[in-house]
Amino acid sequence: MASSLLAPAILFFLSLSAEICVRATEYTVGDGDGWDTGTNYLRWSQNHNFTVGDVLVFNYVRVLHNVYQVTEETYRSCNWSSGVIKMYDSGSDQVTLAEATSFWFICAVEGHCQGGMRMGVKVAASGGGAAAPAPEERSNDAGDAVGRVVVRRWWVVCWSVLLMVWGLRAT
Ligand SMILES: [Cu+2]
Repeated sequence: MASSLLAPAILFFLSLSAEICVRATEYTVGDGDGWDTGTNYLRWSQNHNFTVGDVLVFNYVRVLHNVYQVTEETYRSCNWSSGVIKMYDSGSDQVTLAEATSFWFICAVEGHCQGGMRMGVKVAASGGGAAAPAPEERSNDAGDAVGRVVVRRWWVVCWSVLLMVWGLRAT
């Protein structure tokens, strides 16, 4: 009976370790330019593929700038009187992209968002990679991506249980 449980157990732990082994990457926003006026962040974000667990680092001079994580609507309007999800102002802010969805950032210093200090990043569920969303592109597919991860995990769990039951019946 012990051997009949071996295959599903191995499958289960393989799937578990696969999730754990996915390495997070740290990205410095704007690379050497940091988070500042005069950098094209749309271009920067399009040059990278972001995956769940990756970390964005915003480097800037405190007081001169800040980082607001906002809704897509606020990103587009640059009106941060509403739609602010999180505020950062340490000058070296680390933001973990914890979900397969689109993240929107602006600098909430008068004129900076309109001047181009805003960025959207699209985060992929796994190593497949996804480009940054274009300014006019809608992000309807974000929910789908999250759904797919859940489905994949359930698929592995279901198969493990099925194999275990089958293994017990065989003895
Ligand atoms: Cu700024």
